[in-house]
Amino acid sequence: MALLDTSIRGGELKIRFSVVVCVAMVLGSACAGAQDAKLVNGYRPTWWKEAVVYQIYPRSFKDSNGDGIGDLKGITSKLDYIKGLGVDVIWLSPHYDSPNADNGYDIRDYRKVMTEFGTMADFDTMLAEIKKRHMRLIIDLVVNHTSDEHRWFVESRKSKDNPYRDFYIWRSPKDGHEPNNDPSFFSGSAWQFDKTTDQYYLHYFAVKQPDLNWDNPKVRAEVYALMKFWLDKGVDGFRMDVIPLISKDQAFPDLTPEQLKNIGTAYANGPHIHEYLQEMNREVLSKYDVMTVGEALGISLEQTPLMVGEDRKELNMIFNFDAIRINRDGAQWKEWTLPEFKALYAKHAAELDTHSWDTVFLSNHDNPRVVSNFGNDSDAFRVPSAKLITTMLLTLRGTPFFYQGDELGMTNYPFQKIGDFDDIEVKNAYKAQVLTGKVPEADFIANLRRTSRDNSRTPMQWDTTANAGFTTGAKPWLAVNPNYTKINAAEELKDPSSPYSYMAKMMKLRKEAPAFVYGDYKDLDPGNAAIFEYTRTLGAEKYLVVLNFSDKATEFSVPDGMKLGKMVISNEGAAEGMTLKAWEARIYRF
Ligand code: TEU
Ligand code: CA
Repeated sequence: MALLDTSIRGGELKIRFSVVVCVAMVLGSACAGAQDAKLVNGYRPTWWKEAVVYQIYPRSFKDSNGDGIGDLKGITSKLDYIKGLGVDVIWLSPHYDSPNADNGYDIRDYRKVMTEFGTMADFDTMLAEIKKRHMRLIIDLVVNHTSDEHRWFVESRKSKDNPYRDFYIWRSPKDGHEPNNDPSFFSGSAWQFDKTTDQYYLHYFAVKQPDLNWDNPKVRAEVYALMKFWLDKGVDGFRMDVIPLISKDQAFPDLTPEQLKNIGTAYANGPHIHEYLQEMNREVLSKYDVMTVGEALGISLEQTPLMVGEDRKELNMIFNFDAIRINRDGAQWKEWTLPEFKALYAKHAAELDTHSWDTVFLSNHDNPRVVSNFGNDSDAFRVPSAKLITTMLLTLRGTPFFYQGDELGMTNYPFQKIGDFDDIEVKNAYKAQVLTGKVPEADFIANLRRTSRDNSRTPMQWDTTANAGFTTGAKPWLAVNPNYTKINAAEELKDPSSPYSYMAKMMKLRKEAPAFVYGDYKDLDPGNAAIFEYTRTLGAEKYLVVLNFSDKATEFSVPDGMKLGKMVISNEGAAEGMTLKAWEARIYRF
């Protein structure tokens, strides 16, 4: 049922959407409105539940001045392209002043725009242009750590009695060594010795990313103030970097061998995590109409409601990495199966009730390209598998997040040698593993070809001109994927059967079908190793989604008594019968 006039925008859209859902549900005689007119199938309707999010990694999106680095003016020039997909919210990876040890995730000044990206005026223009197109903007809040060049740290390291000393976590050597065995996510110890004061400081990430001491109320006050600075400018919320890591067990016991296998889990859930998030909500978030999504490294599904449950007043939703990292054992790529993958979504549906909202995503700037990682990026199957993944992400439970280039079906980069990489994680791991002789170079590179973060960080492929139209300069900061002559936005915008055009169609379909947002979810064939088949139902509005995750034509069946109605979309255009082509995706009414 096409219930929505998609020309209605913003706040008006919100109201119309909810009212219409309730009407649909009344027709289906299942309106929850009996108790609370505002609830839809038990959910409180909110713009961020209905939104589709598109992540921009500014460095790689669009260069406007030929220096080889993407920038804010570049983003502003491409807003119509993003709006054309049907995106509601843009998540911008860090745009703040930074020496770029970790591409902006090391912030030197939270109130200044990175020089390479432009000026505050460029930011204000970009934000105004986003709003003009009835989209929203969330920005990256990176407050577990700062850059070592942040003025707080510059002060902090000067002396033990500096007023900023306790902004960070300093410890004396233990028996002439690091205070404990905590490793950094980027290889080596998480403790760095600083000879000015003969103490170590903690850095869970790079040496140039010292961890803030959240137990210091002055740190928390500074963070809340900088959040307000951006919210008062009109940004619509935050993606919160490694947020579960902010509270630490300040006794710093050694990690056990078991904990060392998964340091994310070991570092998350410190003693005051919920206290601090509730305080942040009370002091800042509750005063604005915003959306928050925590990068919830180390938070299990069972713990999720503690962080996103409505009554908890902490965050709106978190990223759980169970699906995106299903093919990983630490840094190592591993095989995965469809039944394992499907079981995760079933578990999410079981664990998160109507008071805990979820996210759905299979890509970001820390992971390989989605079509290479979860589809099949060969010439034969790249296009249908990219579209199949789009179909799935827009119809599973939760707010969908796409990463720039997913809409084009951009693929992993053909890395050959260590010099092809930029990522500090890779460079540090190379020193720790290859240069020490622990891992053969060829194995190291082969694994990175499948897993490296740089796969997703290569520049956006805009057209067939030099450097894919990303930059007019001679050299982009990271090499463009040579397949840009085939895979690029200009070609795809012209082609009604391209992954971009399909994503736009799917987003429109989702907007017209509240069942994909608020409907119940049921996996009809959890054991099937090739087909993912599920329903989303909201009163009388019932959809069946069938996805063939294989390179072979495969038959599907429906449960006894289910009468298939109209097919609403197929990634193969005209589709017939009960046999799905390789990587075919269909949605039916029933
Ligand atoms: O990432 C944290 C995180 O999830 C890490 O596990 C990261 O993916 C790591 O590289 C795993 O291989 C966030 C940011 O998304 C990432 O870009 C930053 O490098 C990191 O925090 C530090 O700010
Ligand atoms: Ca530039």
